[in-house]
Amino acid sequence: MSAPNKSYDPVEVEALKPEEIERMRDEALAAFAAAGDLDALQEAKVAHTGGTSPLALANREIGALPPHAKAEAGKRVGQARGAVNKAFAARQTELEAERDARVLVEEAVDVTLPHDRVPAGARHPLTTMMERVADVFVSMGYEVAEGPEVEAEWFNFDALNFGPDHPARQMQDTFFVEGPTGDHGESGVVLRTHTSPVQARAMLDREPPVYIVCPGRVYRTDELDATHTPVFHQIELLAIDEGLTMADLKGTLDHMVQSLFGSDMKTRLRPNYFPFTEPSAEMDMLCYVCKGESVGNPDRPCRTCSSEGWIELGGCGMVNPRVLVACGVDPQKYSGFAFGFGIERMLMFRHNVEDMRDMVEGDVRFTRPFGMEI
Ligand code: FA5
Repeated sequence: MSAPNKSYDPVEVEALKPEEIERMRDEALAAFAAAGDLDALQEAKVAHTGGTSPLALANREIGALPPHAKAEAGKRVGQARGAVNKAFAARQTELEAERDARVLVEEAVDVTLPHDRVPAGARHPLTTMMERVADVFVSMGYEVAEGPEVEAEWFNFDALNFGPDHPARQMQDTFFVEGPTGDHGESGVVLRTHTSPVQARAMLDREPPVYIVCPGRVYRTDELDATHTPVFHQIELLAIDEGLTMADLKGTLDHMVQSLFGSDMKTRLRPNYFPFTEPSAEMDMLCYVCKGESVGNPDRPCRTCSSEGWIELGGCGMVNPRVLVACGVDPQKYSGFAFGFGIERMLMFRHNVEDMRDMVEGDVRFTRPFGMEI
């Protein structure tokens, strides 16, 4: 800034000469007009209106003028700065409008275009069914346990009190990987025929009390037809504790069907035989469609239960003390119950699937109606 000078003429101060002020203004206007986008405009603004811009510096010179000269110089600089600010605002409005128009074009979504996305997958209904059942027990405090699908014959049969001549051990029923058990007692290896060997593993691995639920894949030499498949799924439950009785088993079964099918559901037990439970029972649940009302009522036939009123679910019973002993559990102190059933069969009657082959063929037309559960 120049030094105070009492006889000073603003026209003679270079930066305040009218043509200089006009030049500064015109340069600013030209820079704004040349700015192609908002960033460039911002840069031009700093250069032409900022603290070190020519007009700001000229403005500072006014302070050094004698009082009589200040008004004229101030007016000249003020007008120029006013014009510059106005030009800036106008160009900014223009560039913002251009940007908005461009963004609208660039980010436009044509909702009428045909969608060509790869359809989202979902888990197989057997998997979700199995997890839904397991969840019922997890919420009661049961632990999910797993065992190998290629299993020692000892766990699959011997530990579960299947005698050496039990028909299930026959090559016609069981896929043998090695064996069967030889004359010298060496155990064969099988593809497990049920999830019950996990019972034996769980008892040997844990100290009682034991509460486990075991979902898993099992294998039998059955032909693939509408109601059988050689590879299917079971879910197994085992509870070992002091003082457990058949009433606990029945209550647990009722709770399961009520959780899965509705609060008015119940189960019934019919005598049966399994080597690893004593007593053993076949468990049925009330038909969740007709609730038993189709029985003896030809006007109201039920396809789901063939008008029998009950649907067979699987096997159950109190764990045979011989199994407890084989698995290191004291039968004098502890008792337990177990049950197991097939998931394919449950999916069949729960969703009216007429042919089990549909579950294994992998056609999405079968799985799609089950929805996108993940
Ligand atoms: C058992 O496998 C016993 N382990 C169940 C059990 C567990 C009893 C605990 C007592 C205590 P079963 O052989 O009945 O039992 O088979 C159980 C279920 O598996 C059957 O009810 C049926 O739903 C299903 N199942 C059997 N074979 C097939 C098959 N080939 N295809 C599809 N599901 C099958």
